[in-house]
Amino acid sequence: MGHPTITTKPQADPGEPAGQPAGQSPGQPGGQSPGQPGGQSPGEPPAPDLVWVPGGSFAMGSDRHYPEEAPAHRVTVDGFWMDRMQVTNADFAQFVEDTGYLTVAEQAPSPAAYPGAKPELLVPGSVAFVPPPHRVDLREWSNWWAWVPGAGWRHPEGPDSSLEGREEHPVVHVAYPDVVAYLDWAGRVLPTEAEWEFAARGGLDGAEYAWGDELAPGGKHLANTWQGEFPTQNLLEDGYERTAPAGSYPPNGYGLHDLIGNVWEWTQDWYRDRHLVPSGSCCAPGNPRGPSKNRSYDPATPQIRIPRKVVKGGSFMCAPNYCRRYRPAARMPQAVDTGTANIGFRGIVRAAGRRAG
Ligand SMILES: [Ca+2]
Repeated sequence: MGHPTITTKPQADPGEPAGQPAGQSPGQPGGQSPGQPGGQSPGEPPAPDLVWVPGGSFAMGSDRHYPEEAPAHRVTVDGFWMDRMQVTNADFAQFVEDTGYLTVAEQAPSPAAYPGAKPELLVPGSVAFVPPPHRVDLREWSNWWAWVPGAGWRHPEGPDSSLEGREEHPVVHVAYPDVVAYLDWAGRVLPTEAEWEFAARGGLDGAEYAWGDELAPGGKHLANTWQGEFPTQNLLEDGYERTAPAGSYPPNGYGLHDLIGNVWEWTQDWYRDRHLVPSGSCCAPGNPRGPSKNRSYDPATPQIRIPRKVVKGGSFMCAPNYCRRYRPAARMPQAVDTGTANIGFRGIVRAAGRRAG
């Protein structure tokens, strides 16, 4: 339960050089090729809020943006059912009501698990977004992330905040074990990174965005991201300062909402800082599962042995000047013991007899 670790090195929105070139390069496919094989759903959805994602072969990753997205490579995934929306506060409240579940953020971390942690950090709490009043060094995440005692899914900005009016917003401040517990209860599992990215592309193989090759075609925003100069200026051109209600933007080609923006989404894969591509293979790997857990630790903090999962999709905090991760290929590591104000999730149900990896 790693609240203390994040006080020294928040895991969300990894640092990057400010003003990095946009990474456009010619010669990439335009990505208007819907219709992957196997598009027939295997029948009625297991639950009404699930959408069939047909599976197929696609270009996973990108060679045009951040190094951790490379190399772009062909991957095949089987079809599966996916939650049409991100799990909302109302959904999560139902789970907690049924089970009495207490999230990681709502429990005081054990001193034994965090030797050397300051006692004042060993209290329930989470990592909240606190916009600074002036321009800051974008390499230093602590300029906008703060450890807030009492913050958690019921109190996203701290004890004085509530979910009133945000029942249909995605739940946040959920760590990996919280997500797994919810999905067990709901009869779902997390997608692999490959399944998630296939779903996010909506059939537009090779496109930059979930909806095509322009971030805001015709000036219209198709996801909840950040316009203006992060983290001090939010122009709200997409209508939302922080999270938006699930389903506020049009669905992608598979009928899925908000895979891009709003909040990052947990996947089940362990993180590595590049894609693993099997050498000497004739065919696109099927249902890849990413690297082993042992490869997922943060090399920058060798004293901290908390494994990290891949999160996908970017969030309301992704801006052109800071974190251009509002794309299907984008990815980021997240320590399993830490939820933040901009990470949520959704589940999938695999067709009978199919397993990832
Ligand atoms: Ca926004």
